[in-house]
Amino acid sequence: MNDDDKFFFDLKGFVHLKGVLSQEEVARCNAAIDAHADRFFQTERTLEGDSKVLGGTDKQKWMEGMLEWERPHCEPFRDLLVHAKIQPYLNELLGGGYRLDHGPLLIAMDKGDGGHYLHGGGVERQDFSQTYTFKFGRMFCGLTAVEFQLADEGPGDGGLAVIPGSHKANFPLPEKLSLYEEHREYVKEIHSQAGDAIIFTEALTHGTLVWQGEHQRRSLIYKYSPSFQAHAPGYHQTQVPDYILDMSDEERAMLS
Ligand SMILES: O=C(O)CCC(=O)C(=O)O
Repeated sequence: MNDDDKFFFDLKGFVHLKGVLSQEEVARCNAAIDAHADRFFQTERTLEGDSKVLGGTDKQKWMEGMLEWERPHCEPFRDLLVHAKIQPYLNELLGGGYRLDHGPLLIAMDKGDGGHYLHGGGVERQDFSQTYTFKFGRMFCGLTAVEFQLADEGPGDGGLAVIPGSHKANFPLPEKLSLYEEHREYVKEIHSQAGDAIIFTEALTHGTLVWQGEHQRRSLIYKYSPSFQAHAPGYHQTQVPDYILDMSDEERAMLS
């Protein structure tokens, strides 16, 4: 993570890394997802909250469990768990010994699928596991998301949106902004291409705009925590599941 990346992450709460994955890596993930299309599910949660503009004609489609899929389908997702181009960023932001907190979660959206109200931020979540702070000359992040784009997300498509700098906000997020009904000029849609990765602190206010693209949105999110804390203890079994025995030492360390 170079000095420019550090400056902009501290300033905005996220970094957008272009072309992290090759087209082949993207294609391997997408092929494995296609082979498990029967695993898509729709959450019962109402992600749009009370928003009058974030509800869609249908819900998002989610998929989980990729790390335990049979080979070769689990492989591209295990590769991303320890991706060499991402590790320097997580080492800097979370410190050595960071690990997967939960995920990966695939968010797939077809045209008209509903969004997610803008959430997160230091005030809404008074929870140290999702903190962002600067101390001793370095950044300390709690829960941190790495979102790999498996499909393009262009202007007007919708999808991931953030409020740059909100990870340092000290006052509550205005409700109409959270619902994306007012103050939209403060919301940045992240325009990205398949193969890009966006790393953001969960202390950053973020959400999802209704999908307007003609193609299916596919965003794959891994969430990591520093070694000394957990946000979601219990997401992974403490009893060693069989699939862990089949992993490399480096992959297994991420789950321990
Ligand atoms: O990429 C998105 O749609 C946002 C995901 C989100 O809100 C989250 O990870 O908490």
